[in-house]
Amino acid sequence: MCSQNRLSIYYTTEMEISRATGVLLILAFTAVAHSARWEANLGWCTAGSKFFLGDFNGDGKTDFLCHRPSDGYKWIAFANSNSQFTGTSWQKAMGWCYHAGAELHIGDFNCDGRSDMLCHDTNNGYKWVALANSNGDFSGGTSWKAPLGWCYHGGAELHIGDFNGDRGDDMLCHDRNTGYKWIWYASSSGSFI
Ligand SMILES: [Ca+2]
Ligand SMILES: [Ca+2]
Ligand SMILES: [Ca+2]
Repeated sequence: MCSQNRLSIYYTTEMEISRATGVLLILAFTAVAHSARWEANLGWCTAGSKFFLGDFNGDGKTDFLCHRPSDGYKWIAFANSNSQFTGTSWQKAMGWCYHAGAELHIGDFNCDGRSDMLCHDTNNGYKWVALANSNGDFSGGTSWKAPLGWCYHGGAELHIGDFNGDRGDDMLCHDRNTGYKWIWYASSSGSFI
């Protein structure tokens, strides 16, 4: 049999790229076991706290965030390399988004792949944004704030989503009485101006 250019993939062991003159490259595979399920009694973010999801360190794996509305304390648990959780990765007495009427939302507002926090005041429509830093935490606190006076009337509900497909999350206001909708698109820096 004549030798020829060839790409051979042995699914469980290696991939081999060959030309007629010889083997050019062999990539050996290492089997990685992924369990279909995970569970643990973490005792994490229990009564009196609110549980949120987001990819705060931008590694593609969804992480946990815990917010205590009584004092604004925050905890983050990053998903590990096995997409599992062992406990708190970062915590801080931020005192962020805990005043009466404050409502915490999660979204990536500055398109950097890391989930950020948005605080919405349901009494006056004020907004605060805290951008996740490169460590995937919020040590820097508030990144942007403004008295937008947006989405706080009776029946208003604030929702977060990327409506224009620029990978930055935007705000949608839904009036549950009339069904009216408003969208405010985020700027590339993660603000609403
Ligand atoms: Ca993550
Ligand atoms: Ca972000
Ligand atoms: Ca967007």
